[in-house]
Amino acid sequence: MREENFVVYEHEELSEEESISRSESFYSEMNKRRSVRHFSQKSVPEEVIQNIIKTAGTAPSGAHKQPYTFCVVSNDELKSKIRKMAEQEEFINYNGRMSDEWLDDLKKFGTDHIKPFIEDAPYLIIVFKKSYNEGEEGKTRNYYVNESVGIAVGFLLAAIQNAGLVALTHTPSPMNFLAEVLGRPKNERAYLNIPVGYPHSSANVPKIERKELDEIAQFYR
Ligand code: IYR
Repeated sequence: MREENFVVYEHEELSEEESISRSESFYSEMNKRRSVRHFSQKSVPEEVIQNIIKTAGTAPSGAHKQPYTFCVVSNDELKSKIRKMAEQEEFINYNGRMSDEWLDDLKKFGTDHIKPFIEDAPYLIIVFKKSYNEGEEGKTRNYYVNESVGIAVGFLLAAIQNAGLVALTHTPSPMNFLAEVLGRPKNERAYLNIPVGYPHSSANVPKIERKELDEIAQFYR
């Protein structure tokens, strides 16, 4: 590879103490994140949404293809349409499409097919994955698409928390209707619907515990 394709990596090294302290405080902030299902209708500056999507775009992706489109829906008519269609699919999910084990696993979250958050949240960030690209020279490939989009959404959720907002990762399966409603091209598939905004003043969240470090990590020292 020719040298002109590379630049020097700029790195500011932290002291070990600083590194420990910053990792602790980032963890402490992220540990406050909860999936919130009750949104206030309070508006959020679009600039904040633009910045969190720019943050998502900094995530690593297969061959640096950035195989995603983040569709930002704030239009009330579109939101109502999406809510109606999501509730139709969810009604079928909760009344036969999901197994008894699945319904049982969801009991503690108190979810059902009614989804007011789709209309209440000021923004829906609807994430589409690009299975391939359709350009002037025809189709080109993307790689590790699910991994790439998943990592970008992780960055997005962290940026939402950092901006003092809340979100829900909503998967109204099947999600094909989202591509139809938003007129997406045929190389794009809906990946997640993420309502973003402020929590409702009486929002509550389920009492759940997170796994301890030794339950999610193994150290091979
Ligand atoms: N998509 C449905 C069901 C649902 C599934 C899982 I896995 C959850 O963690 C929560 C809900 C819904 O949104 O209600």
